[in-house]
Amino acid sequence: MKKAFITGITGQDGSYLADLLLAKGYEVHGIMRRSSSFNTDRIAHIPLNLHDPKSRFCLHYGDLTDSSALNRLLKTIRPDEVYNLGAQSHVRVSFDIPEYTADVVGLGSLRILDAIRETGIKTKFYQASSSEMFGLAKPPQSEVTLFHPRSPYACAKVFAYWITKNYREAYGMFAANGILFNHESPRRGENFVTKKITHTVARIKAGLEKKLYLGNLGAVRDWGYAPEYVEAMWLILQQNKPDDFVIATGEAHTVKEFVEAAFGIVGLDWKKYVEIDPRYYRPSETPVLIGDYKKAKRILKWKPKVRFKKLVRLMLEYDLSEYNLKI
Ligand code: NAP
Ligand code: G4F
Repeated sequence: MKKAFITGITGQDGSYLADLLLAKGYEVHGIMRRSSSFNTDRIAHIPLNLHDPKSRFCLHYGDLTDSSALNRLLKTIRPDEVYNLGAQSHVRVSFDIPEYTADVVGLGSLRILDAIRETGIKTKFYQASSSEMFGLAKPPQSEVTLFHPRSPYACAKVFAYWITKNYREAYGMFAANGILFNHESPRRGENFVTKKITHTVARIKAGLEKKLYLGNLGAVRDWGYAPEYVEAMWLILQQNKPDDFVIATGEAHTVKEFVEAAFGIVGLDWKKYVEIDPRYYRPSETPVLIGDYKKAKRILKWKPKVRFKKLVRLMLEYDLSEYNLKI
């Protein structure tokens, strides 16, 4: 039985990846942060080995800022695959807490890589790199596009990307980057723009909210569906040699188009509800992200299935169901 170790298991992607790997027969270990309130909602449906001896799912306290815990866990678990998904992943927030973001996102990746090197375990390492690293680079962006990061988060991800390549080149480790474009789902965090929109539209429809406050409606994003993107992460680690891959849909829409689509589905005129709040602007923005995923298609045989319209619909359907409403 293969063993996987996931940082960020309580997040959107970590939870879908845990579902996928358990379905494939893996023993799955994840680290969670100590928190004064529960942060395990997204994985609450998976029985823990503590309560069900047949369960292959184990949670451990850990943090990407704590090297000794990472070393100890890797030494005792000895996973076949390590997925480093943990991050302070909010771009706007990274301008408020840049040092912490760099510590967790940048140094956190180095800590895991070095724990693998120190313990000498033979494992494959996946780094959750981000299209945000492209920043101002002209679209479509691919594996050969030069990075021009536009936020402390993106700068930290660029360090993590390069230290992953460096450990591959310096120590011959199987260390690979997935450069994933934005991917969303009902499990998306509520302060990312797609979920904020679908969640608030559902609350407006339920009569619980009057307005939706947003920032830059002109930003262009290439939005895909998270469960399909975690499948790509797994495929990247099943290759014979480590490599870096862009994962995207190649389809681009503005934030405004997402707003129009979501309000349109429930028959409301978005202009009556949306207000611009400059607090949501970023000191420097990534204006256009459109991915070229040809390499992933050719080598991983991966391609996206859920497209923009279906994505908006499935997220909205889920949020409406929280209020016993239907489309
Ligand atoms: P997410 O929902 O924000 O989840 C982030 C995870 O990291 C959570 O489990 C969080 O724990 C954990 N975390 C935060 N700080 C940590 C720390 N100091 N030590 C250990 N864990 C920590 O993010 P996501 O959307 O699943 O994204 C997964 C990864 O892919 C992230 O690295 C993100 O930067 C990257 N990425 C995401 C996208 C996207 O569109 N979703 C695109 C490209 C790259 P808590 O639950 O306790 O907060
Ligand atoms: O949903 P967002 O916050 O995602 P962003 O900044 O693109 O970052 C996400 O995708 C990255 C991959 O490219 C990941 F690496 C990262 O971890 C995260 O998952 O914002 C999308 C766009 C931005 O241009 C933002 O300025 O929407 C714009 N926007 C407009 N109003 C807003 C809002 N974003 C947020 N979060 N909240 C708003 O009210």
